[in-house]
Amino acid sequence: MKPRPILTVVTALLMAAVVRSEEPALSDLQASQLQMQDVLSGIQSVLTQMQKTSVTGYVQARGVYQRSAVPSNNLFDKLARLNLKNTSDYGSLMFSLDGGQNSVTVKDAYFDWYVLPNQGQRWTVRFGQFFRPFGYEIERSETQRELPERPAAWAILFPGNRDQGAYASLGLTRTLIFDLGILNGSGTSTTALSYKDPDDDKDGIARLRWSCFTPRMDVALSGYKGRQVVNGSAAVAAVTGFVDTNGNGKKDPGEATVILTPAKTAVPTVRGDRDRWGAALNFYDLLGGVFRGEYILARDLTTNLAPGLPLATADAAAGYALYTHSVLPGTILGARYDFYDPDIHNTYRLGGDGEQETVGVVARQQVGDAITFSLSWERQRVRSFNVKSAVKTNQTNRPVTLQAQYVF
Ligand SMILES: [Ca+2]
Ligand SMILES: [Ca+2]
Ligand SMILES: [Ca+2]
Repeated sequence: MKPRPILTVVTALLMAAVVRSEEPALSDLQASQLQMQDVLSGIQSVLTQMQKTSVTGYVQARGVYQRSAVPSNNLFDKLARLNLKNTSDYGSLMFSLDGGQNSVTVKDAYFDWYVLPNQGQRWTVRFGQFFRPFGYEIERSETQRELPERPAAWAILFPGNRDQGAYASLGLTRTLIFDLGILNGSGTSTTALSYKDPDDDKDGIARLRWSCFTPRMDVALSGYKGRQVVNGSAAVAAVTGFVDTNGNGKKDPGEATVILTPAKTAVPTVRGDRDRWGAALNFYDLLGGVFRGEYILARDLTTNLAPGLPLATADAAAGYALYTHSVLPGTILGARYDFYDPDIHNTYRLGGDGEQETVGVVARQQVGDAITFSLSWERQRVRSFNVKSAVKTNQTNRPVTLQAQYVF
């Protein structure tokens, strides 16, 4: 019975030796595993940061031919955009710069606060400079738009498209979103008016959006109530001199008076309404194509051709209808009509002055994910009225635009 304990002891010793000899090997493996884990968690944290921050952008290069313009043709970069977005659990930040037409300007500069924890963007409050939450056309990306520009009235009723302030976006149900905000009212920050409201009035904006899935469509009702001021200027007396006939440097009797700078009459400060009421509809399957339309009634300051102040508040209207149809994979054909009437009753803009309407057609071709070419033809008509001669004049422009776009 003796050999067994000996065998047991020998076995135990051998095992101990083997374990000892394997000890350094195991700890090496563990160390390298730990090292690998460190490296992986480092990569993971960098990736998480990268996922939270994204850089996007696009360039729109254009060639425009318009016979009535001087010069009649032009090649230029319309937009050169760089967007930076960062997302966290409690919100997200958006910052974008545009360097198109050779002047870098700040476009988006806002952040969203996700008010309800763990419910993402259901209830958010946006602060900073952002697209006005009105209808759909303003917020629709330049890269998605078929015709080169938004309808002409949008630049007049929503200068710069963006404004500064804050608004809450409340998801009432999964398909019903209510936006409510307060804005400076004067539009995007400019070098002349750098993140500054020219007056004490703040404008209110509200929008109700509803998405329907059968049939697939989006409907929006929007309201905007505001005030605006256009500062006048004081009267300036004429600056006069005299013809110094005898050259003695003094005005003597008989020497004629000459006007060097004529007098300027005082221009009164004008205050007026800045109200807009809008209805918008996107219908995603109309005869196999997409319909987008918007109608706006407004009260806005307009140039007064009638006797009275140089500017006056008038009832205005604007709208557009766009239809696009996919004809081949990646190819879209579209047509748009839009109009703007700054004074629908012709109270201040006599004889239909300032009315404009545009008809446009476009063909758009997508090449891969990044590149899009589009060719459009438009007929823009603007009416002016001469009060003295009582003559109406229609100015018609027919620009042809070829656009090449890269989005990343
Ligand atoms: Ca204001
Ligand atoms: Ca003299
Ligand atoms: Ca009119």
